Amino acid sequence: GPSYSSLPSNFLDSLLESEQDENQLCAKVLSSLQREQANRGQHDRLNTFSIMCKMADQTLFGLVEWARNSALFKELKVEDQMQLLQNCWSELLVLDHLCRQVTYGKEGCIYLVTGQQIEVSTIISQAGATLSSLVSRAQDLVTKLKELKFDRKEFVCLKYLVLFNPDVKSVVSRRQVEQTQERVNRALMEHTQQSHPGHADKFGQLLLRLPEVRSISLQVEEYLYQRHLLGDLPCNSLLTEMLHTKHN
Ligand code: DR9
Repeated sequence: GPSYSSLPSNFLDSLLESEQDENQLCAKVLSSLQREQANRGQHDRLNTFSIMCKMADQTLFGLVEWARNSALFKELKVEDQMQLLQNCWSELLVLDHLCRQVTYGKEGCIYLVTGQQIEVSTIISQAGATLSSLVSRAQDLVTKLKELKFDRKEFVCLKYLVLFNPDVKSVVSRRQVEQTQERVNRALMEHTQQSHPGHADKFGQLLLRLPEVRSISLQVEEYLYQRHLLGDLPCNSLLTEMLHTKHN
C-alpha cells in the first residue's frame, strides 16, 4: 500500500486538478470583452477603467466557479459557501493576480489575464495615488514570492487557506471549515519541506505574506467602492454585487 508520506501529496494533487486552465480563462475573458465591444456603437467604446473592471469581473466569475467546483467546498451548506466567498473574493482576485505575475510577469510589467502586458511605470504615470500604491504593493509581494520560488501547489494552498476561513462570522459549520483549513495547512507545510528541504522557513515565509494580501485586497475594495460612488462601476457585474454585500 502507499506509504503515509505519499498521502499529503496526493491530496495536494487532487487540489491542483480542479485549477482552471489559464489559456481557457484568457479565451473566455477575451471573447466576453469582444462581445461587449461588438454590442456598442463606434462612438461608445469602453474606456480603460471599464475594460479593466470587465476583466476583473470575468476573473472573479472564474474564481467563484473554481470554489463551487471544489469537492471540499461543495460539502458545505450553500449559506456557508456564500459567507466564505463574500469574505474572500477580493483576496482571491489579489492572489490570482500575484500568481499570474510570478508565473508570466516580466520585470517592471503587469501581465493581464488577457495576455497583455503593461509597464508599471506607465500605470504609475496615468493612475491616481490609490491605484499606484496598490500596484506597487502588489509588485513588492511579487518580488518576495519570486525570491521564495513560489510554486503552483503553494498558490492553490493559499487560495484554500483564504477561502476556508473559520473566523468568518455567521458560518454555521465552523468546525468543518477549520478542519479543512488545518488539512490544507498541513499539506502546505509538508510540501514546502519536501520540495525545499534547504529552505527550512519557506512555509512560515509564505504564511507571513497573507496579512499583506488581505490588506491589499481591502484597499482594492476601497478603491473600487470610491469609483462606484463616482458612478464609474458597471451596475450589472459580480464585482459590484460583491462590493454592495459588504457595504450593506
Ligand atoms: C487579473 C485580475 C483581474 C484583472 C483586473 C485588472 C487587473 C488589475 C490589476 C492591476 C491593475 C492594472 C492597472 C492597469 C492600468 C491601465 C492604465 C492605467 O493606469 O489606467 C488608469 C486607470 C484609472 O486610474 P485611476 O482609477 O487611478 O484614476 C486616475 C484618475 O482619473 C487621475 O488621477 O486605471 C484603471 O483603469 C485601473 C482599473 C483597475 C480595475 C481594478 C480591478 C481590481 C481587481 C482586482 C485586481 C487585484 C490585483 C490588484 C493589485 C494591483
